[in-house]
Amino acid sequence: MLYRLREAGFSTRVYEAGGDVGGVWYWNRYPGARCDSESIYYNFTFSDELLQEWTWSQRYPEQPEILRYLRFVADKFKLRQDIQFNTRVAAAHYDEKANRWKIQLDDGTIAYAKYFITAVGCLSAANIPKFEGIDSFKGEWYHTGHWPHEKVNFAGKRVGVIGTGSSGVQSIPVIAEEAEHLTVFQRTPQYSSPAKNHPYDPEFIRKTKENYNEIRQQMRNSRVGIPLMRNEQSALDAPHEERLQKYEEVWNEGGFWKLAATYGDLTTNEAANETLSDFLRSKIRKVVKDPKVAEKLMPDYFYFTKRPIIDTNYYETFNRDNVTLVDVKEAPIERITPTGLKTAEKEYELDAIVFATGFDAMTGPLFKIDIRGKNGLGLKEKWAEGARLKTYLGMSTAGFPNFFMITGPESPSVISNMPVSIEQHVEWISDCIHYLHKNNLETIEARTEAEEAWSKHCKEVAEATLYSKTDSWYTGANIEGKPQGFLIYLGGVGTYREICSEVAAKGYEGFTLEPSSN
Ligand code: NA7
Repeated sequence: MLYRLREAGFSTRVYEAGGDVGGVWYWNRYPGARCDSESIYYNFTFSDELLQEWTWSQRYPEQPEILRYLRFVADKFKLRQDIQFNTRVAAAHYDEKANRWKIQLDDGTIAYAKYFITAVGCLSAANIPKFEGIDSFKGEWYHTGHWPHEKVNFAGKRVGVIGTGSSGVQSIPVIAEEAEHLTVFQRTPQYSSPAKNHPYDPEFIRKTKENYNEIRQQMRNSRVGIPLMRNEQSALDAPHEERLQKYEEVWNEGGFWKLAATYGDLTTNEAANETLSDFLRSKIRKVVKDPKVAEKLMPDYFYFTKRPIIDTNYYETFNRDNVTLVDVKEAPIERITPTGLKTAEKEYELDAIVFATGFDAMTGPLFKIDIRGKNGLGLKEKWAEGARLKTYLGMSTAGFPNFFMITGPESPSVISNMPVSIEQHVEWISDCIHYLHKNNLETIEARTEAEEAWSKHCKEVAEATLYSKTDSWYTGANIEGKPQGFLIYLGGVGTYREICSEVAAKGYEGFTLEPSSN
């Protein structure tokens, strides 16, 4: 966003809470943290030069490599000179008279801007459940999303990991290798398929770089932001043996996006989904030696309806002598004690606790800033329970002129390959600001009826799928007291791009555009 606005001649300032660029890749430094979109697609594509200059080492790189990439981008485009690091935005209030956003920084400094754009990420507000006694714990504790920059040493320690989402599943096998003993506290078992990570072959990289133009087009017009042909056939129309063979082939290739594309109705038809969910459960049974442990690891919801996970040796880790699995749905965590953790059943002695307990997704990062639009209306109040969250295209919301959200709620965001969705928003927003200036317009604001229609559409699309049948961070269910509702647009990246482009082509249909009132 900074690069594009600066290139277009706008004076642009970025405020960043972290000490450097990287966002989630700056903060999520836990053992085993890596990307689960293939790196050749987990790129910015706005610069051909950048695509040619950077070379990924492997299919699913670890966090340090991704952070190196983002630093490379910042260096190449001299971004740091316009970024103020170690600065949190505390508040952003719209002053209607002046048509300016008053942006208050945590050091008390105030900045004024005509446009206010949030790029705060979807999974950046860490969720540490309010466990009683947490302050009494005498050992070390960490949240995966706020990992220290120095190496954490677990050797010779009894470690507890709470949570088995993507962060837990990635870190558990690595921590198990180092710790004296690892206890995994699992509330909901997850489906995870093998990453089958591998170093990239130079010839593969050469071909990829040669074809990036085509790949970029495919990514942008695809369903999830990576080039992938979806088989539109129903899983139920395929003979049992043929279906199993197909699942086996795709499972062996690794990753989860391709699994989602094996048949056309896996996310919409319960029976179709069950065929794949069953297949994945059978894999757990095969790997985990103790049938009782295997049973505890068995998910019972529809695959995909919680964020799918890929792993390296996750289920295998439960065959280790130094790893114990504790089901905290059966016996919930009652409290953290000075020396460990107590469930309804038993007390566990621990030297370190890792909270892999996820994030207050989508709205959490936005609500950490006191954002107020016209008449002092707070975003948090506007989207409070009952009123239901409403956005127009996931980028804007009525009552908040000249405010844009990159990968905001009700955009494809986290159910897509993020860089593709980020770039689409960046292009759309910068084109929009350019349009306003070219046409001597001062403000753009989503119309109430346009956001009503968009939110209704998002809800209908979600309700036509199985996603809305499972409690997850997609629905806000992981955070106590959070208003419930599906937070992501499921219509697909390509379709969404077309809708947004059409809105722009029709002179920003659904928005009110105002000339200067001064
Ligand atoms: P997730 O996917 O939200 O996982 C959080 C995990 O923590 C999940 O297993 C939760 O169980 C568990 N959790 C949360 N609160 C509790 C309490 N109170 N007690 C026990 N267990 C709890 O977050 P991740 O960081 O793993 O992944 C986030 C995304 O980052 C990931 O999908 C990628 O996009 C990158 P639950 O399932 O809610 O029962």
